[in-house]
Amino acid sequence: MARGRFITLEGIEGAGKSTVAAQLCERLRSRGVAVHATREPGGTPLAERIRALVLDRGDESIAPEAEVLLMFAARRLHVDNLIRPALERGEWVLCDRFTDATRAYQGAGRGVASGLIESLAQAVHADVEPDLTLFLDVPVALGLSRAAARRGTTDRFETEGHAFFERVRSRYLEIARETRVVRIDATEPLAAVVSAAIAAVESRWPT
Ligand code: Z5A
Repeated sequence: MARGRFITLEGIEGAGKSTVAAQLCERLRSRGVAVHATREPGGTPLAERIRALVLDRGDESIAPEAEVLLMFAARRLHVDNLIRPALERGEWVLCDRFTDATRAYQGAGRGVASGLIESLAQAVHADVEPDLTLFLDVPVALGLSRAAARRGTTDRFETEGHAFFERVRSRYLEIARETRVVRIDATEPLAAVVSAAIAAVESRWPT
């Protein structure tokens, strides 16, 4: 049986990842593709518990390296218990964020050494890398204003300022030079962004 496809969505907050993921998932299912829509940190019951720990704005500080370790602990659970088994069954996985988010947020945002991040990526998911990454790109001010308009509670990342998100976006723009990544202009109306995401997938894997 052919291995399924692993597609990730990346971008700063408010870029539209969750909204686009839901519509792309619907489209793939309508083509008869068995697809799991999932997210990071999280995606399995235990990994969702790590998500709650790492996003919670408690009083205790979390050092950047501890944050990286929590992200990769959640990722290992997610890869072992959901992503790899699904891909091996020939199913597709559509994941809202993956290791590029660690490179951008903990690497560029928090200043964690890229050597540590790449070593952990190798140890945690050497055999599971995205086949395609859709990078939804918006200027920081637009992303933050969309997120603020929709926001309920504020998590540990949403308290960061513009300079943090500028570093994160710059790193994403560097990552977008890799051939597996398609940059999508997410300042466009939602319908156009969804169409671009669908076109990126269907041009690679036509039905
Ligand atoms: N994180 C990390 O630091 N390191 C890691 O390794 C990983 C994650 C895996 C997860 O929080 C946090 O974890 C994240 C990075 C960190 N924090 N930040 N920032 P999350 O999952 O809760 O947050 P998020 O990933 O940033 O999601 P988000 O804020 O919900 O953004 P989004 O999914 O990209 O946006 P959306 O919810 O689809 O859209 C936001 C609003 O804009 C909504 O009202 C939409 O209707 C609207 N929207 C979307 N697209 C459009 C367009 N094109 N036009 C107009 N309006 C639009």
